[in-house]
Amino acid sequence: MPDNITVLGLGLMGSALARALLAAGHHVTVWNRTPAKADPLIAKGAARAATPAEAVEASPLVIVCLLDYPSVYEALKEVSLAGKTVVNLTTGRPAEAREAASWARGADYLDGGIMAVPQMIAGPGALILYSGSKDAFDRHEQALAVMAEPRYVGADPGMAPLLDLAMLTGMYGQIAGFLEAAALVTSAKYPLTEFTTTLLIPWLNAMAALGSAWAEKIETGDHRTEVSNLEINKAGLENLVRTFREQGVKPDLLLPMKTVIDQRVAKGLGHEGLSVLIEELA
Ligand code: FVH
Repeated sequence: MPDNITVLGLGLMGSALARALLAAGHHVTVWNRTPAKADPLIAKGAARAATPAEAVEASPLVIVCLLDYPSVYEALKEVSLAGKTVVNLTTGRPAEAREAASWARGADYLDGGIMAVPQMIAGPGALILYSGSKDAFDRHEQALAVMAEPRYVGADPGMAPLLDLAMLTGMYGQIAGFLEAAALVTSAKYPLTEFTTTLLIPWLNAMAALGSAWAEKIETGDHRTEVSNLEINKAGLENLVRTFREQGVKPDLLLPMKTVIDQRVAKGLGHEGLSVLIEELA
């Protein structure tokens, strides 16, 4: 059964979300600050709203995908949200999501973290994390599923952005490791694509498979290791950093890890495994 759904914000992501909802047969009303960006969606059957107020008025479910939270407030500052479900998929900090949930006067509020790029929307692998009103999630889960796999992660509106940022943190760590490895390999004139596909990716996949065991160590506080303790890793990183310098490559993205290991070992606590470094981050 088609729903009436409004999409506010037709940048790359908002347009992809609106296209997915239209393709699933929903009645979609769209608004964008720069009206011309709505044209391709109007051609596909969306209804154009002239103002954010008109767009919100059109549907019980309002999906917001703007640049940042200040732009959300700017767009909606004089709009009545009472009785609506507002699903805010704008990227922000957990504190911003909590503030927006209290600000959304009389609306049922869900915050979201989009774990996909626009091209992935409505396709395999696209995931959107939601937190906030469970009632709103349950009521609209089917419609939300059209854009990406919907995953509810808790009543605290800040939880979806926090998990989104945690996933991005994992990604940045992986990219940092890749860039350092690539610089080292390139400095030795070894073909990078061959290194990446035949050596690095299989190695990283094998390492990623240990992720759950790492989480268990952190949750239980049992950081004993039969693999390599911090003393060994300290020596390993010294070796790495020296090699980088001998090859004329800066190890800048690796150095923070070395600093934290050195700090722990200096306290006489080098006998446990790498997972214990979580205690240096608290
Ligand atoms: N694109 C991506 O890969 C990422 C994936 C993860 C989630 N992000 C977040 O999604 C939000 C929107 O991102 P986007 O890719 O659609 O971004 P843009 O194409 O730059 O579109 C920005 C839209 O925001 C409108 N806008 C900006 N400022 C205002 C304002 N003050 N008042 C009203 N609207 C505003 C802008 O309008 P216009 O410039 O076309 O008039 C666009 O509709 C974002 O949080 C990502 O972090 C995407």
